[in-house]
Amino acid sequence: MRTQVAIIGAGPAGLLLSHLLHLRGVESVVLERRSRAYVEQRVRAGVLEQGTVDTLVAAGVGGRMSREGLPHHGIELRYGGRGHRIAFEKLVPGRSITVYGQQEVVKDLIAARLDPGGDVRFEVDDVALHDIAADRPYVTFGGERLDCDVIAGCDGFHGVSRPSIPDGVLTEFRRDYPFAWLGVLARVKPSAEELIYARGERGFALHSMRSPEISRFYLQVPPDEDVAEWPDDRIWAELKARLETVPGFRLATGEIIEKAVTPMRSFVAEPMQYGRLFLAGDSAHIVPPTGAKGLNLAVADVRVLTAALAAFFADGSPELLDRYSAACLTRVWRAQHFSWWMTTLLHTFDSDDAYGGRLQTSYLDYVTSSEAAATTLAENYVGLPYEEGM
Ligand code: RFL
Ligand code: PHB
Repeated sequence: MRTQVAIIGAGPAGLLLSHLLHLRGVESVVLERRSRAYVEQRVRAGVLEQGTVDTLVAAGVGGRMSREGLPHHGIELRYGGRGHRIAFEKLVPGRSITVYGQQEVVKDLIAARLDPGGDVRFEVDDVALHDIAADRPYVTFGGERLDCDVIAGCDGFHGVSRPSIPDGVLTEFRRDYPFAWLGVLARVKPSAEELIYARGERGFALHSMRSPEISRFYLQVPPDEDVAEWPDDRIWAELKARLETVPGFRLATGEIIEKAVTPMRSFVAEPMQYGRLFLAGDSAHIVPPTGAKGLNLAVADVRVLTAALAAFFADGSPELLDRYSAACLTRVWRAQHFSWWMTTLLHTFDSDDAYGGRLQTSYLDYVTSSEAAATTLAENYVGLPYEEGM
């Protein structure tokens, strides 16, 4: 078997890359360890930046998102007994976010890829990468061999691509946080029209949504928390305690349909390439979800990689491919900083650290009273513009 680009992983990065390459006339095969049903149901991100939405629409896969996605023009920061709106329409005119589940993006991309006879293989075992430093790398899986010109490692933080790079090549940067998020999906009408990021002494809580009937919540919990510690009644009681902190706000409750604990960490591997292997999305970098940047960064990487691969396969020019990592890392580090900053601002770290608590309050007061500070938050949240030509 032979293709131009072997793509490891059918998450948003791998699927979008395959689709964008197809639109540029470049062939690929996507190899995914899990089943189609599993990847289509995996509940994850929900906030799409303006640039992500524009990318999906331009690629012809934004139809359902345009109909069902929820455009949002602001978020609320709730603390100290008050809610403060960060108004995108005023601070970053013309730019907004769309709330649309990551698994819906994945479903739309799989449908688009399989429609014109694209090659996406699910439940593929034992993927291994070979000769990645040479011009003719190949991938083996389940007793088969796929020859290719380039491998795209889109297999997430726990995939095989990044560990295939020889020791000593990558520099890894990481930060772990002393808490995790308990994510909850519930069949209940959202209690607010926009997302609420709430800071308080009991810890952080986020009220998000998926549709007019489905709400999404997150609670700061201890690291390595067992989800069994959180029966439904306890979840609702804690969400109420952390969110019903402003006059008149009542949280509607309903059936909980999913709950899971996610660790919080920041990680970057540099460079994002080695020989003929290019890492994109979570395989190269992860952020804590507070800034809602992970999926959006994966899309930004894939845009850069598509342009570089299209040039390479058009006339053999390696210049853009050689610059791939450098071209991505500026945006990656901006998102790293923003996610770390949002996380630091809103979570409870050490209840004994009264000084740290005062600093958080001071910065929240600044962000909610100064237009300059609020604009910093807003322009990062809706997503900074892509680099020219990418
Ligand atoms: P993914 O989605 O992890 O996809 C990688 C795919 O590779 C497969 N795979 C393998 N396949 C073959 N062989 C192997 N050996 C393999 N190992 C792994 C996996 O099964 C999988 O299908 O990475 P990708 O494509 O880079 O996409 C990244 C995003 O998924 C991630 O950044 C976001 O979900 C992060 N994130 C958020 N991002 C946002 O932009 N906005 C948000 O609001 C947001 N909220 C979140 C989030 C992530 C969360 N969790 C659970 C980590 C909220 C949560 C709770
Ligand atoms: C979500 O809806 O899943 C979501 C929203 C905002 C975040 C993280 C996750 O910052």
